[in-house]
Amino acid sequence: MLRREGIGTNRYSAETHEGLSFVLPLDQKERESIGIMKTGVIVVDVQADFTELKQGALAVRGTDRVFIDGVRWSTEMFKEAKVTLVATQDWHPHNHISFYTSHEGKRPFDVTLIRGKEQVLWPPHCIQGTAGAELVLDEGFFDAFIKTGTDAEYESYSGFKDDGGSETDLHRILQQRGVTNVIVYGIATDYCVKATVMDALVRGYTVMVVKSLMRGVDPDTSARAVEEMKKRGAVLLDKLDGETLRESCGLLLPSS
Ligand code: VGL
Ligand code: ZN
Repeated sequence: MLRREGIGTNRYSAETHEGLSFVLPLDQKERESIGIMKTGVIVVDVQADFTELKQGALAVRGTDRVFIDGVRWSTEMFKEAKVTLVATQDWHPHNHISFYTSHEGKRPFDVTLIRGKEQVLWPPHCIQGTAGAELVLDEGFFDAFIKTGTDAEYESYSGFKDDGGSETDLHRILQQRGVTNVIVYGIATDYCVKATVMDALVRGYTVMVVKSLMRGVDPDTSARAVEEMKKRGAVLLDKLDGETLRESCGLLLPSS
């Protein structure tokens, strides 16, 4: 929980789930005047179907209550810091091309070729309007929601565009708000987080990725995804630390 330090002040303090405490000392105008309001946060696909917590159709290992609480806590902290917060949501029609049920004779997690590209065939998940597609986080945290994978014919791991090349609103929304740095976390490391990070780098954003706030479908592909993201220029943080919060969002740790 965040505590306001005195009635009518802009100072907040709190202790994070990872034991950090911080103070948010500046109001929005002050932060803008010293140029630290450029950070946005992209929270990738924290949806029921991807979590063990909700016994989702495509539950990713390690997405238990402790993990989700950490994601919630961090997201709330960014909300308090008034950074732009965007949630991506996998949002498939029931006959989506990535579902094994759309391919005769195939089983969950089989790999097939679609237009010459390897495609994992997933259990049906995040079907538009179902409970499994709902965010596990309070919708009130977010400035915008980006729905992906809405075209039955194309896979879409990236929050920026689908495999058919159609752009979402994500880049435009971030640009409109003057965001130049993005912090990315969520599910799944080896699919949607990775693709979103790569596309953010291509579009010129400075990208930070928080390992403790993401989980992957498979340990090997997740480890490779982390290496690839680093190689392309993303900064991989083990967890949110005082320096990052101070420099990117104006959140001050008392000790720094
Ligand atoms: C995702 C598999 C299928 C993801 C989405 O959010 O990473 N993974 N659809
Ligand atoms: Zn999907």
